[in-house]
Amino acid sequence: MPKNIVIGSHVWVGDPELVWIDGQIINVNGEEAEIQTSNGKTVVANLSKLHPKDMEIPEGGVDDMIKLENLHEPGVLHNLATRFKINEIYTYTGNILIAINPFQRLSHLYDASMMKRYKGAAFGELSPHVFAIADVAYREMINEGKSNSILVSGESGAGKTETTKLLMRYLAYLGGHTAAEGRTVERQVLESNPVLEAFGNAKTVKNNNSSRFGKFVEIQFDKKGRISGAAIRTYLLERSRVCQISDPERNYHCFYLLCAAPPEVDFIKIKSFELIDSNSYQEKERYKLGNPKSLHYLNQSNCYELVGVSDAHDYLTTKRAMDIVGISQKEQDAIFRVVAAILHLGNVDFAKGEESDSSILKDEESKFRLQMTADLLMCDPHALEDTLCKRVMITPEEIIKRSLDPNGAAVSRDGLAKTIYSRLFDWLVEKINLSIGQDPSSKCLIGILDIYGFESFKTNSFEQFCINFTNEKLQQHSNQHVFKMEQEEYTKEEIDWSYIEFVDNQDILDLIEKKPGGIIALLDEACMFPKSNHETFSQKLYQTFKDHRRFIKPKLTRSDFTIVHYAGEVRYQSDQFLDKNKDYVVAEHQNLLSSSSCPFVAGLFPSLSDEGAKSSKFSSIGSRFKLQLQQLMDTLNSTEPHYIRCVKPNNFLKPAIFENINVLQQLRSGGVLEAVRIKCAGYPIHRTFDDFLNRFGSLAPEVFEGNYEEEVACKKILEKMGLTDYQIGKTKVFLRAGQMAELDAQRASILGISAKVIQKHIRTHI
Ligand code: AOV
Ligand code: MG
Repeated sequence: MPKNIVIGSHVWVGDPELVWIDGQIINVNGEEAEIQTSNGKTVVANLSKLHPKDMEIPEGGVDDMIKLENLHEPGVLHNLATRFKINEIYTYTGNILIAINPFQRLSHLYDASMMKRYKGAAFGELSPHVFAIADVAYREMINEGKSNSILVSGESGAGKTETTKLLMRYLAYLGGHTAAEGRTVERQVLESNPVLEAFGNAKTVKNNNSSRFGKFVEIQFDKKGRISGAAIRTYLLERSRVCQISDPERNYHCFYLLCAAPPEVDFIKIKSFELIDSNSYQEKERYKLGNPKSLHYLNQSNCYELVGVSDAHDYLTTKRAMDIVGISQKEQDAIFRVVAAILHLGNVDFAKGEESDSSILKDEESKFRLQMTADLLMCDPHALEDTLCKRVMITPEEIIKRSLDPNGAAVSRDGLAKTIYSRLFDWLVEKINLSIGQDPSSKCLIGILDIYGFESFKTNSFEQFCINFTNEKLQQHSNQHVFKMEQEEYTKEEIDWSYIEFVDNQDILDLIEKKPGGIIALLDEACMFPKSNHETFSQKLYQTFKDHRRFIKPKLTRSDFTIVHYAGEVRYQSDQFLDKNKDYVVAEHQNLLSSSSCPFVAGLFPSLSDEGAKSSKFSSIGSRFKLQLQQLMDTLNSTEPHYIRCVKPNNFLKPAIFENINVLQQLRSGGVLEAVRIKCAGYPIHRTFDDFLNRFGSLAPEVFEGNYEEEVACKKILEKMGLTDYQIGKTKVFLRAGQMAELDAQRASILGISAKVIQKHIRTHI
């Protein structure tokens, strides 16, 4: 039983609805306590399940969790809720910033005067803020000549991308070229956001502007601390969305932007089309897309418009941003032409052909759409039809052209659409990078990571597997860092730290990425072995990992598997793992498009060397992603990291609603509580000797008469109170979690008995 919990104590007790509720102990019976809760109920709970409640928290909460006397789950949660109520959305946990999405514009928080205030201000002096984190990163970079990074994490819709943009804006403010005009590097860096969002973001059930790719932006600085270059790296764009969406989600924004493009802009566009190639493209009207509701790639969902967003307006904003990042008018036209082609392609439908298992274009509409697709991509319509309906098979003996049935042809069509779209996205990223330019002489950079958070849905496929793998990697990185920081403080204070236990998630990482033998390696093997399918792959997993404590074979399944992630169990459906792991462009698709008479389209599909074209050698998305992640970790490891954890207060995407269960789940899975736990595993409470004596001198007033050194005085108080497991550093007292509360309880009881003595003492010490 915690010593400090007695009748009259204020405590937190578990509650089915609120998770934790506060109350006061009215009775203790052995191990059981009776508690009067603040919502008027009386509950009974085991003493070990209770947490002491901080009674000295200021009304608006504390701006750093470390200032809480009791660093536990309900305390952390309550502090965040208290602050959120008064629109204090930022709170520190040591040097981690927790940012709660306000779901409303808090303009005053981000205006020019705010940026000015945070510039150069000592960390912790002003209220917690993203600007403060960016400022620290910038100053550390300048002062120590070391690269820094800011890792923004959180679940979908928690505010990572918005936070990233604020960080970028603030860094542009600090490192901007005030005198320069027009296309400055920092403007280009900022304007890369709307471009990437138009092509890589979409409305999902979780977020109306959900990033469907991961992003690491590296901002380079010159010796004077001015932005001199930048590089954007992106990770794993969700390709399936191009062809498949479900209500009430949307496809990528750019499709709707194009459908809403104002006519006058079209006019300019069509004129410049003629500039590109007037022979092969005679079309003088719009793209003839028709109503978005008639387009297969859009009408799988009933959602076409977003509340409060004008696609027509965003179309213009995107074009303007493209201008700034250096995408020429011609290129812009080609880009939107390709976007239109994909939409047309989606409406090409197939029916059974005369021969068995063959297919033909279904109707006039399909013929028209195919023609439009070919026109826009500037390729031969017959060749296009052929590529969709037939597949060339290369066997050791011969080359056979095989017809595809209507279903196979539709799969081929969707494959083509996905390939074109992902190539287009990669082109944009590369173009932006080229245009902004890298500064090879830059020694220092600030990297900002905006990556997808941990995901667990009803069905989880390969995408979730990769996303959660990413989060395991980042979790390990952040745990190690928090742990290291604690150790450094202990070393500085010269206290022994060898007993901090720290649970690593290396075992999960091994399960996933170990080579040979990890899940990715086994998946690659399955992909290369022609007779494998998802069931044989899963059987192999069950066999290999039957004793792994992070792997579970769920009952009654032949192909699902569960991984016990640090943030919870996730059950994966393996049926599409093999397909989704295979990265190949069908040779016919490749040939068709590389011979397009539009240089832009042909450029998206550079001809492969003969060797590459012949061998349809499989390339693994999982393994490539793993490599990319490793490179990212290497980059991050060479920087000084800073962490921002974004939290989504509710699933309604509405302001002023704070759902305890929801938030707590995110704090757990986002590693915030793990950071707290690591702190608690050591000595989470650090107090300077002076602070400590001011607060607890009253427990042993006699030490003040002895004229002891501060250090000795602290020790005497601790000894008198019967505490043993504490540490005395060079300037601070280090206490275990709960010891502070214990001392406080003692202090409170003394205060009650002899307020006078304390009064006297306080007066002498303030
Ligand atoms: P995400 O990046 O974390 O999700 P976003 O940054 O897109 O989430 O935020 C979602 C929405 O929350 C935004 O579109 C804003 O409406 C609102 N929002 C977020 N932060 C703020 C803020 N500081 N002030 C005002 N509104 C905000 V995802 O990309 O889905 O994981 O893949
Ligand atoms: Mg995002």
